[in-house]
Amino acid sequence: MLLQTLNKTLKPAVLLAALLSPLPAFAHAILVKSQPGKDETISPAPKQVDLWFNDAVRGEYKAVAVIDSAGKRVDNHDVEQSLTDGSHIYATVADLAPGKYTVRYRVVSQDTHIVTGKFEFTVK
Ligand SMILES: [Cu+2]
Repeated sequence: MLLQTLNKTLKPAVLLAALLSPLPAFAHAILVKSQPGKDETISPAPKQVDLWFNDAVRGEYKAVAVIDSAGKRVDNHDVEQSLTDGSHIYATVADLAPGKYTVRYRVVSQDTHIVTGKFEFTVK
């Protein structure tokens, strides 16, 4: 049905090009790596939290918050995006006592979708 409609409105060559065209150039961001890693137990305490996505993210509205087990925010509200790697954002943290921490993040993908997520790590 869709193809029939397209056939009526598009020249065959255009239709073929549309069907064969590669995936959209602007990707949806997915967190692929972090430091500390998800569910990792580390010692000594990290000085910053780094996140890497599968593709460069947009500069606006990026956020990283690190929260301790009592719900207190322990990052320094200084999220930055790497100048040389747009897929990499990071924020520094206060001196972290042993315990469990939650990292919450929000970025805007190249495809303009907002991507949020969280993971935990433990300082031993
Ligand atoms: Cu998307």
